[in-house]
Amino acid sequence: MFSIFRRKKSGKGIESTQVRPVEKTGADPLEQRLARTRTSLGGLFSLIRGAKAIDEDLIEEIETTLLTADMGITATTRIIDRLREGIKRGIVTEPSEVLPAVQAELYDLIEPCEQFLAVDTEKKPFVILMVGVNGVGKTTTIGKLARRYLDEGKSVMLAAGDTFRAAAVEQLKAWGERNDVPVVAQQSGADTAAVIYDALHSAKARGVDVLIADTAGRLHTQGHLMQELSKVKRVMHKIDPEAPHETMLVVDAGTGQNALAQAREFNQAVSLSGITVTKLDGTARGGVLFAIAAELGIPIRFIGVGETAADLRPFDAGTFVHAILPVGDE
Ligand SMILES: Nc1nc2c(ncn2[C@@H]2O[C@H](COP(=O)(O)OP(=O)(O)O)[C@@H](O)[C@H]2O)c(=O)[nH]1
Ligand SMILES: [Mg+2]
Repeated sequence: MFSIFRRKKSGKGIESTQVRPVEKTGADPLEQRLARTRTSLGGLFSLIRGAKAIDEDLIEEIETTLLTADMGITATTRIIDRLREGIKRGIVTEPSEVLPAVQAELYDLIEPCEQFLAVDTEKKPFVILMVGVNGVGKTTTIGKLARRYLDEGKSVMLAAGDTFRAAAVEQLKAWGERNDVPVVAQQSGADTAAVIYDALHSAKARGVDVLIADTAGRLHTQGHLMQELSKVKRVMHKIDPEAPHETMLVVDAGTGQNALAQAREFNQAVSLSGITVTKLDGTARGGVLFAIAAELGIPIRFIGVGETAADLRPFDAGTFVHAILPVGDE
């Protein structure tokens, strides 16, 4: 929508179209939470300020900055190629036009991944299966999601499918008690698929709107654990052929290119329908969202920018791009 080329076609030129943020700046704007990633791209501003003309050195320095911000090779190459093309075609002629062009390309790249997770309350329950490696924020995200759906007036049930550690079951149960949300659990060591099967059965009987199932952290290299996820899906199908309605991978932005590798591998093993990227508040590696978008194109459902429920935000491409590269915001 905002690519430099499509803008040219509309005949309006670079300056005429802005990638507009949806979220208004308030007491706690997203920009503050994403300060570190913004800093990692901040060098672009001084590069441009210091540039008298668009030359090869400038383009290479932009490329390095994008790579350093964890955008990855695929995304960076695409942006740089398109920038070069724009220069060749005379669309980008002045240094001052470079950053709006980069911003437009960032937006163009990631906008297709802005696909809000619409919970269909006709499905009772709408089932969300959470997967990912250890410590990325799966259980925390479940709490935040549950809070969101409760606030929307939906009924929620949780399944303590991380039966690996007793503490994991306790963590979910404690959260359920505090928030008056039923949690289906068995003793640690129980079969994850059995726990989730029970939960789905019970959620269906009670007419619950949303069932969110936790699972133990696993590495894609642990073949038997990846197969366990397929089994979870198989047993769900016995009750509801459409469940899970969402298979959501949670990745920690701070792991950079590892998060991309996790997305790739989990997608191959269990076919993801969405991704939540957590801990964007504490890292300069937020560029990894573009790496995921460029390589996999999986919907980015939410971003985690802190530890409270309000810190789980639906992914909004315009707001995100502006928060990390505030061009045209003055
Ligand atoms: N700063 C920050 N911390 C987070 C975020 N999401 C999760 N965490 C923290 O990450 C840690 C691991 O989370 P947990 O949900 O237990 O991970 P799990 O092993 O995937 O279930 C906890 O200390 C969470 O508070 C986030 O968006 N920002
Ligand atoms: Mg957990």
